[in-house]
Amino acid sequence: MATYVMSDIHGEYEKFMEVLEKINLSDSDTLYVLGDILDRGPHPIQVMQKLISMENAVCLVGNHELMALDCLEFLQKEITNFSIEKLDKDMLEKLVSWLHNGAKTTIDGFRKLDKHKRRDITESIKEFSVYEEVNVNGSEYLLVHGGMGDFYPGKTIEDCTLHDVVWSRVDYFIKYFDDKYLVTGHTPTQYIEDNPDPGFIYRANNHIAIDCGAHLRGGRLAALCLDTGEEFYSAANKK
Ligand SMILES: [Mn+2]
Repeated sequence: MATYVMSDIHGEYEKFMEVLEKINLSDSDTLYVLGDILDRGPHPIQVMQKLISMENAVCLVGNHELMALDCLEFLQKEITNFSIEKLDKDMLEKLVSWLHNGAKTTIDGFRKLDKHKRRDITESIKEFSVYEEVNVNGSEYLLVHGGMGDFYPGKTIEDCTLHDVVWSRVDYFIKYFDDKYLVTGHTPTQYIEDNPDPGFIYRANNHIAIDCGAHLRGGRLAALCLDTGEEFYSAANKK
């Protein structure tokens, strides 16, 4: 009945399988994946399909899934019914921005799938949670991909927009809550200022940052067991 959290897998299928093996996830355990499954790494579609097939995995939406959803649905339509007029400035900007954010491996993998498997992916992303609240051994955890926007004391998750939760970053120097932990991905711990242990799980001020930069050189994929506090890591990225 253990609860694990993981984030920002970014197409690193081998690292994902390596960590899954290390945590030895059983059917009665739950794995929360805090978004950014897609893009950057070599096998984003495989990671997505594996997660969709796991009944005990709960996925939250990351900014990369939002970008992908917009664009994949558009690209799907274009394959059968191309019309240059439909490629308006807004859509073009979305595509360009997604490509700048490492979309190539996602698009390549997606193109190899038949219509039903493509649909499986886009429909599954729409089912992803925006946030989750879990209680483990009497401790409360709020799980989001990015942050809570421009946080102010008293701001609740219900006050946040989708953009706040998925795109914004946390100020790890400020304690947001006295009575719960905020667990976030999105910001690699390598980028947290004055972090004594970059590339490993970061805990301070009731924040837990779990994106250990699986796609960055020297980074790794992490999992945290909320029941025991035990940390699990893939081998470091040599790329
Ligand atoms: Mn992100």
